[in-house]
Amino acid sequence: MAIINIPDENQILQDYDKVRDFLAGINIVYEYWEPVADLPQDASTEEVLTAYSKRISELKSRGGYVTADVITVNKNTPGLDAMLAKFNIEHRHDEDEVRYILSGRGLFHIHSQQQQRDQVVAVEVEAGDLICIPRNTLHWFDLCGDRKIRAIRLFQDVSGWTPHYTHSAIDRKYEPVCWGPRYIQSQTTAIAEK
Ligand code: LAC
Ligand code: NI
Repeated sequence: MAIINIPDENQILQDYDKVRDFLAGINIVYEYWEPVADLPQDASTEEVLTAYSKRISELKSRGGYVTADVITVNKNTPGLDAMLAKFNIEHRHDEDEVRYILSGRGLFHIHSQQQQRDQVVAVEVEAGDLICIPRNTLHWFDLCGDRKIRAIRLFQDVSGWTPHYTHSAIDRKYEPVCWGPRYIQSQTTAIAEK
């Protein structure tokens, strides 16, 4: 489940309801959908889209999305650094950025400018997390340390996804720190010690 970090306030949220409510307050839709069981890690795009077809239809009808695809990125992806360099600087899109995470981890920084309140919120996502960053919301994205993620993407119009960069350089002020693996590690240890 997603973890929120508000670096300027030294605040971390990881309780599902709190994370969802906080993000709703800055106009970001966040939900956790239990991943489909028994879907192999190496399932093809078609297998993934078939396994999730009911949920994809539900999302499409909610948000007017017309197409869905699967993006798979890992350290063996050709041109990975160049690809990441397009995402890890502040940008916005003319359409919603909708991602359902199938595996791996990633870190979205959202630069919220709601009601004249300027705030940067880091949202670390993992398998089962659905996030919708509405059109025109400023954001940037990094992978976590294991440099891999697989996600279903939904589009209203593929051309709308072109990033528009702000060139603000605000992204450089925030270290892309992921908390998850450490947290999961300590949880696992805690259970193992029982
Ligand atoms: C994108 C992300 C990752 O634009 O922000 O696809
Ligand atoms: Ni984006």
